[in-house]
Amino acid sequence: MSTPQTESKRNAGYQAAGMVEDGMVVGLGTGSTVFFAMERLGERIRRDGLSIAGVPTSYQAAIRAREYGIPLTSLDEHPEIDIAIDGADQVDPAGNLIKGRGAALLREKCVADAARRVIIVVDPTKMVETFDALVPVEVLPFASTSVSRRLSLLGAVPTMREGVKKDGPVVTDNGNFILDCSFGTIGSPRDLEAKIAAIPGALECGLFTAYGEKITVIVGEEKGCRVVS
Ligand code: ABF
Repeated sequence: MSTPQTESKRNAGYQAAGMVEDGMVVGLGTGSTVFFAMERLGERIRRDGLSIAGVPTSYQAAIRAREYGIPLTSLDEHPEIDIAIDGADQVDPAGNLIKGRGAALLREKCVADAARRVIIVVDPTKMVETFDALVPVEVLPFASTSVSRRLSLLGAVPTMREGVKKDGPVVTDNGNFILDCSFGTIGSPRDLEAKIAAIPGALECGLFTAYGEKITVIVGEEKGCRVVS
């Protein structure tokens, strides 16, 4: 069923897909908004003969891309990516992001880092003045308890992410666990990202604060969309 939020996501995704040019290597994020971008890229490939290669950020993204007929490649083959399209959980006015609800944050950050340009596609509910969402942290299973303790010392309330049946931890595509961390309001996301990065066994967190200069945020609306940065 189509809702105003679905339409917003579709409009953002389609707009992003329109920014992709022939011959580009495209980072393919994970999440429902990016999947709309993939849908439109698939149409452009079929209808207009657009030639691209996608670097998927998760098995889920790879499966969707194949369904839409997007040829895939890897970060190994293309360590430089022309444009990455990805979603987010929250976006602040400086273009900082919280990501990771889809448990693909580690590969998403690798792809964002490798990309010359990053297009973030969101609906308006994701735009905030100050971050207050859960910060997902991908952790080495061996160190999950010690990492959890260190995160608590930083002021977090960490919770191991479990599947819908609550029958065990979610395992990422990289074989790791996710700790969802409530920090309340986050005053300095850049400092917090650096502190989390310094914890051995914390492999990556969902704060993306280093890419503001190359990020363009597309906020889908029920009718149309606006480009924020
Ligand atoms: C991925 O999917 C994540 O980093 C982000 O958490 C989520 C956004 O999903 P959706 O577009 O479905 O809201 O991009």
